[in-house]
Amino acid sequence: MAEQRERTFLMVKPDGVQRGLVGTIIERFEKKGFKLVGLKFVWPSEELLQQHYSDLASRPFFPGLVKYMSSGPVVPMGWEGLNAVKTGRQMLGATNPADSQPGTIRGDLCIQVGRNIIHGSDSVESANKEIALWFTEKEVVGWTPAAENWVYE
Ligand code: IDP
Ligand code: MG
Repeated sequence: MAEQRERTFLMVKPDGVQRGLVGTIIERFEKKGFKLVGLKFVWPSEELLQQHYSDLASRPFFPGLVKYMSSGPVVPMGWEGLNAVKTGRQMLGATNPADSQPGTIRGDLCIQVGRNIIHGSDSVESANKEIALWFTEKEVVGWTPAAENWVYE
């Protein structure tokens, strides 16, 4: 089913890595039933982050955002599943953790917008662009989880 193959791009930000939240964050998406299709651990360059956040280049917080995001290693990931983009954003919570509901990742695990521990694509189009920016084709893995028929009817 094509709609079960929708992909989103998620990334544990440097504060999430430094605070030891990588496992906790991955666990939420695994438990939900989404399928991991790409994962790496990298210290990103400012150039890559400027590209990743090019839509925000004119915003006053942009230089600080690039500095924060390039201050240490991050964990870029591809996740696949039905409504992966929209549900992924719901699982992240609002951009500003002060507005994120309890039960969401940002609502439970962080406090300030400038240290909000995780990125998630805002549309299928940006997801595809972001996956292509952070991963080579070979690094995105197609596979069938043993539990797939217990996650989808
Ligand atoms: P999103 O991450 O929820 O999609 P965007 O508006 O795309 O939110 O902003 C990208 C990132 O830029 C946010 O996750 C946050 O880290 C940072 N950011 C957004 N607004 C502010 C701000 O007002 N001050 C500082 N950082 C911000
Ligand atoms: Mg965004």
